[in-house]
Order: sequence, then C-alpha cells, then structure tokens
Amino acid sequence: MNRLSDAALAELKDQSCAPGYAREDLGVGIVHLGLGAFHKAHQAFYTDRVLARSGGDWRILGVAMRNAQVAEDINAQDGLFALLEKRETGPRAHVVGSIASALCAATQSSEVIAALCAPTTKIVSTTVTEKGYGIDPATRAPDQTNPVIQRDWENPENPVGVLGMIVEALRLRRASNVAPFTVLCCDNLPENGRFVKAGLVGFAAHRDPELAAWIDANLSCPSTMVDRITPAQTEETRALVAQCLGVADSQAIETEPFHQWVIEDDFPLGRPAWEEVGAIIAPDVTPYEDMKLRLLNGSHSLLAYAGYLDGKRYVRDAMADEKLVRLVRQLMHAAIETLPAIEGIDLADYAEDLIQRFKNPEIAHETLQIASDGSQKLGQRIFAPAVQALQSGATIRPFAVAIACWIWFCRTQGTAVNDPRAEELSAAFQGDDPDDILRGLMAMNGLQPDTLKESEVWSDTLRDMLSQLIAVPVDLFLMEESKLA
Ligand code: CS2
Repeated sequence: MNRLSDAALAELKDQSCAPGYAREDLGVGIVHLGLGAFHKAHQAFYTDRVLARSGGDWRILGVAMRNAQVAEDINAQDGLFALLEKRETGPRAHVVGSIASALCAATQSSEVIAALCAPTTKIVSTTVTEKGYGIDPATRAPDQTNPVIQRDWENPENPVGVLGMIVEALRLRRASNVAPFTVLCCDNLPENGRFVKAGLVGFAAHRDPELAAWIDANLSCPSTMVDRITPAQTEETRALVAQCLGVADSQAIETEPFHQWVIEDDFPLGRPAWEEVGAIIAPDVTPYEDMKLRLLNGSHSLLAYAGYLDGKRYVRDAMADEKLVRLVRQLMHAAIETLPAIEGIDLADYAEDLIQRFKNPEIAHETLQIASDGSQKLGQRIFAPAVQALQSGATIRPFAVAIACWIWFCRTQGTAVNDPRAEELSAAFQGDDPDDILRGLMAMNGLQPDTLKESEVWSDTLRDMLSQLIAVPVDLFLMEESKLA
C-alpha cells in the first residue's frame, strides 16, 4: 500500500476525501507551535475547510517543539494526514491539506526563527499544553525555575521554548521594521490570550525592558476557546484510515464529529475567514472559556480521576457506569451555578450534550491521558468555580470530591505521576492523616487559591472527603455513592 503524499492523492479510494484544492498554489501564513493531534483535529481542520472554500495564503508551517521525528514523519507525507471522524454511524475519513511542512524547535531553532520572522507570517498559533509555556499560572510571569525558560534567558538568540522563540522573532521583526504577527494561544487556559501576552512581556523584560514595552504596546494576542475531544492515535486509527482511503498514513488522527471554536477578532495582519466554516467570532470569549473549562474540562478531570480509581480505562467506560455519571452530573450542576448566562446557549443543554459526547462508544479516550498534569489543570477547572461557589454560598461539595479524587489518584501514582510537580505532589500527599494531606496541599505554591485556604467550610468538606477515602478502599468508596452526594 502506498504512503499518503501529494502524488498518492490520485490513488485515494474515494476522491471526495481529498483536500479538493491546489495546495501548492497557496502560501504559508501561519506558524503553529505544538504539532500534536489536537492541532491537527482543530485549527488545521478549520483552516483546511477555509482553504477549500475560498483559498488564501494561509497554509500552516507546523513546529514540533521537541521531537524531530514528528516533523520528519509528516514531511515524508508532504504535510498530509487523514482526519478520521468517529461517528456512531461509522468512521469518515478526510485528508487535511492545510499543513505545508514541519520543523522541530529543539533541533532547528534558526529555521523556526527565520519562519517566524518572514513578513508572510501573519499568525503564530500555539497548542503546547498548559505546562508548555513555562508561565506561572498564578502570576502569569515566566517561571524562573523552569529549565527551558532559564536556558532561553541564557541563549536568547538561539531559543528552543515558546516564549524564547516568539520574543526573539518579535525583536528581529521590530529591528527590521516588520509588523508583529498575531499570537493565538489555543490551549485550555482562562483568558489564554492575556495569559500568553503577560508571559511574553515578562520574558522580554528580563532581556530588555524597552523590547518588553514595545511588545506590550504592539502585540495582539486574542483569546480563544477551542473544543474537540481528540484521543491519542492508535494502531486501529491507522488501520481504519488504510481501509477507508486505500493508502497508508502514519500521521492519521481520530476525533469526535463535534467541534467548536470561539475567537476574539484582533488580527492586525489579517486571518483566514474561519467564521465561514463555523467558528464564532465574539468580542469577549471569557464566558465561553469558563463554560468549557468548568463543564467539559472539569468533568473530564473528575471522570479521569474517579474513573481511573474505579478501574475504568476509557471515558466511555466510566460513562457506562451510572454512579460515575451521577457524580459528573453533580459537578456540572454545581459548575453551572458559577457561570454567567451566554446569549444563545442553554447551559443545561450544553451539559447534556457533553454527557452524550463523553458517552460516544467510538471514542477511546484514556482516563490516564486526561489525568496528567493535574497541578496545571485543576486551578481553572475546579478551584476557580469552587471559590465562586463558596463566595455565593452555593454547594462546594462536588468540587471537593474532584480534588479528593485527584489527591487519591496522585497517591496511587507516587513520584511516577505524570505532572511537572510530581515530586512535590508525592511529598505533599503522604500519610493517612487527612490534616497532614490538607497541610501538604496548602503548602504547595500557587495551587489552592487563598480564599479556599482561608475557608473552614472548604477545609472541613475536603477533610471529610479525604477521611472517607482513607477509611475505606477507594473502589468501595466509589461504590458507596451516597457518601458523595
Ligand atoms: C482534556 C482535554 O486531556 C484533557 O485534559 O480535558 O484535552 C479535552 O479533551 C479537550 O479540551 C476537548 O476540547
């Protein structure tokens, strides 16, 4: 079987699966940092649809931050990959043509900087995960203890990290009078545009305060809410794509049919007409972000921890268990109480649609995958709504359940927990005395908001959850759902 490539497009079993436009005629206008499955299923997919509809010089140069193999493999397919939508009626494959080629930041720093400096580069988008920026979420300043930040401060003209690369490119663009590109952060962070801009200004200030002031005054960083559940690729993904298309594709990804993108419209150098293919342009995406972070991602984290502890490998398995569905509904209900109304969206319907999306039997999303990086995710997903619930006198119990399950999950993993703060977490959550564990949590910098630290109601509730977890094996605890109500 031939490998997917420009030349192999003519051999596709079904020509309606091909990109449907002359890729080579369209220039590159976007550099994307973080060439993973989520980018392929979301921004690359939306941009592909725009290119098919109205063309434009908006193809994407993908940058893998660390793994050179990722870039080599997609280049061997001329940037092409298949997106497999897992519908309940059967899978549907489509070849995405928006990625022109790829580089690796760790091994090709100067090539990446050159691409970022090209006047044709109008947008630099990012999906590097919450921890990938090296920005302290509590202060939005660069984390001085982060090895990549330290390395790039020492080698500012040869950077390998997100902040270092963007700042160096902006410095060079400014020196040669090229207007700054727009930075579009597409990670699950609240006010993600403001977050990344603060990190960039802070990083630049360490190098040159004047450059920092210029970035602050001239750089556009619109915030955006992105959504599409995209599990890691498996052998089955590749086998299904080979069956549907008749070509071999090592870069194929699988994802759910649902997708949503809400974007603030602040692109001084222009942008693809993403709204023509379904994106929503909004003056302020904060309410959409909070809705998604607290309802989708918060529930995902709870399902990941409680599901994993209850022996569920995939989200769909957890959702086949009524007691876990009830647990998730309780959290959603409490989270809705903390959200403002959004015109055109019924939050109860949104939550119900999420339940159905999580149940999709075609999507094999590992609880362990979502369980990673809790220290980076739970602030916006669980602690922030817990603060609001506490302040308004609403129920905080479902938030305490989620945190207790996370703590318990960390205890089962020890120092092997997949989290940049693994050592600290394992030291904090030792022993069988809930008060020791609470003290450990409190001592972790920037994790639990002060309002919760100072609240007896919160500490009592969390202590209560933890004592129950300690008193009975966790699987029994989860069976005894009444204790969680
Ligand atoms: C998940 C997200 O892994 C996680 O933490 O909650 O990746 C989630 O699948 C996406 O945000 C869905 O849009």
